[in-house]
Amino acid sequence: MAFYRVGYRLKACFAFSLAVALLLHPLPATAADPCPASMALIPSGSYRIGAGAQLPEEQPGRSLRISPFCLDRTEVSNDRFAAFVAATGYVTVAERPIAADQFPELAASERAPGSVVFQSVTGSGPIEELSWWHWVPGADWRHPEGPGSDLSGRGQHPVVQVAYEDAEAFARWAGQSLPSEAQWEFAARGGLKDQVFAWGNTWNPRRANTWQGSFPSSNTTEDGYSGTAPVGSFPANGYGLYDIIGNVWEWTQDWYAVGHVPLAAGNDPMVSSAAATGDPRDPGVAKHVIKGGSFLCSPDYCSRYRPAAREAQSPDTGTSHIGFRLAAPIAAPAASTLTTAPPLRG
Ligand SMILES: [Ca+2]
Repeated sequence: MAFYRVGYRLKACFAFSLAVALLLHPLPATAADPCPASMALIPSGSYRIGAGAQLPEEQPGRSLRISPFCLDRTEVSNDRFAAFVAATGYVTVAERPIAADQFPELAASERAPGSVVFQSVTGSGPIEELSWWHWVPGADWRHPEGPGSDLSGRGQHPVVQVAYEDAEAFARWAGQSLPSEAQWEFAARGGLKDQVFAWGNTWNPRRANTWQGSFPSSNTTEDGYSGTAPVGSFPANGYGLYDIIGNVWEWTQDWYAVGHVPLAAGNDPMVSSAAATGDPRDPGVAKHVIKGGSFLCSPDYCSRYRPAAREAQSPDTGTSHIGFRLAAPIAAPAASTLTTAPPLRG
């Protein structure tokens, strides 16, 4: 199938109106709050990355200390990404033809721009692993499900079909960055200690946009959404972050390895070199860590709607369920508003 023909490319009540206004026109930071209004202040603290781990790639844990930083309250929306494209003329990876020198085995007709789209599986019988993903020519951020789809009514949905370099380009334009995995997971925990979910230890499908029913054939949409939801539709976690779990996976800067072995313990670590990383399911392809799970995560298949959960994604491949949010340093921390972490032990 076409998806596999291009396989190596694939490898490769917060007032909503207020939220929209703040995201499009962020207010400047103040002395009392060093983060822009569209971002939450994540205080410094210590934690164990991987706490509550349920899958091998989430282990072993590491004791880390995170410096205070700012993190977008919501995932980057289509409207916000559109403002970036309008200002810069940026063309995303999915909108570019596939390079002939990179994929010489492909015929010219197979190098048309496109991206990877989820399609539910119908019918009876065994379901082949990953058969719900399809390479769709013409799929891109403006056409998340391919030609015939558009962003009508989805301006405040998270942007999807963005590859890692697209997210990085947006971040450079914004003067910010993608979070590290360690920052992201600390923020997702919302101040809770060693809990399985971002809100505690009990699963609750109404706390995040996920999949209810039998994946990938039957979605009962108990949470109200079969696909992406407008950012901010579900309750925030303890740090005021919306959709940090579910809705769409989020890119982080870290390179992926199974488990946290390449991650140093200590202060603000990040796996910033692709060396000694990789995904054994896809040898030879360096991938970035994505976090948070998506509207496709179900209890009977993915279950990666947890802060500790993580997946690997080829940098050149966006899909219909991956987006991002940005982080920013605190240039002049207001000491009275920040907590001080105790020294790490061991
Ligand atoms: Ca849902």
